[in-house]
Amino acid sequence: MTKLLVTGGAGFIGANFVHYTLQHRPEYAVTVIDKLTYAGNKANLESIMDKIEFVQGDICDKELMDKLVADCDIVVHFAAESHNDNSLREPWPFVETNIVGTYTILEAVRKHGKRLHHISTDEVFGDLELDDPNRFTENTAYNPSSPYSSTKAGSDHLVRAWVRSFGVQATISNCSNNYGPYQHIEKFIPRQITNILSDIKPKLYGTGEQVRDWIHVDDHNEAVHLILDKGVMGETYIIGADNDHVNNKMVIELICELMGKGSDWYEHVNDRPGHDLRYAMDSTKLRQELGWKPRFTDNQTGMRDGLQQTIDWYKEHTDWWQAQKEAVEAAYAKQGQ
Ligand code: NAD
Ligand code: TDX
Repeated sequence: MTKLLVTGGAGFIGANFVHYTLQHRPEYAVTVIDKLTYAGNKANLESIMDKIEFVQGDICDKELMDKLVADCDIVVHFAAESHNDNSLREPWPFVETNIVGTYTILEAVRKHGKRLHHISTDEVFGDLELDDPNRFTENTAYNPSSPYSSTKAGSDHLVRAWVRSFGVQATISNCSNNYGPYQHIEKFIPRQITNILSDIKPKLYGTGEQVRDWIHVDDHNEAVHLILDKGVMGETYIIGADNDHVNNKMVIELICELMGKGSDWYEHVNDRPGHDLRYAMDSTKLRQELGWKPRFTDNQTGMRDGLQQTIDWYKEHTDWWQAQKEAVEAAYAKQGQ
């Protein structure tokens, strides 16, 4: 059995990855290391806790990471501080976890000669103008805007430097905005779904013309598995599902429609400082070289089916999110959002 060490496996994408792995890839034994910050939730793994090993700990803890990495074959590194709005309120945890944490993992995989797959984001490239038809590729120059994206960019650079200088066996993927079950309600899509379920109007930052290239979390995780299977060491792969024609306003209107509200039952709130305009991903390399294609697609917005599934999940799991709702909304309200 191949032993996978999954960092951040109690968070949104990491937990979905662990569930996906247990369902589809029985050849892997999974250990999760997660600090259980406000974003990590053991309940995300509750139904499979007896099938994995779970360690609560910090990826910046050198001794702990040394021990866990020594005992695995491959590290899949999801752990991060992940929310832009929080990084504008308090940047330090982003520098610590995203940069020092990735450094700590790199030193451990270097020492023990283990393989690493590093999970990153489209935000490292900065943004495109709204009318720019181009998409980000693996060769686009880095130009991050926020404390979050700049620390993710820093972590990608560290991985590349450890590959080149020390021969570390690593791959990187940069994915666009994910949605799906278990996503923290501070994020755009679950915030609006749980707003409607709480009889609060959805909140659209600024004009809502900004474009995010949305992808269902299972499509992301399937791509990560393909990279683990067939990815070439030292290479970077862009992951995106071609939804770069869908802006935030369209997403909010679709959520309202799918949840039985008028499509204008939402309000505009203060914009995010430094708000990136448009992300668009060119995943040709992943599709052509590794044979990936997203499953959650449809003709209209590319996300109707995935959004319906996600809405149903939040409806069925009110216990999972309801206790946090008031505090999340109070923090946004302070910023007029
Ligand atoms: P998340 O915030 O939902 O989960 C992050 C997890 O990491 C949490 O469980 C948290 O407890 C854990 N964690 C944080 N600091 C830690 C530390 N110091 N030590 C150990 N564990 C720690 O984030 P997510 O949305 O699931 O994102 C996962 C990864 O995917 C991140 O690296 C993020 O940059 C990347 N990514 C996210 C998206 C997206 O749309 N959400 C898109 C592209 C890439
Ligand atoms: O209430 C809201 N209203 C709104 O209009 C919120 C929370 C967000 N927005 C806008 C801001 C963005 O344009 O929606 C868009 C998506 O916002 P977020 O969910 O905060 O995501 P984003 O900032 O785009 O970053 C996400 O995708 C890339 C993840 O949080 C990152 O971890 C990932 O790297």
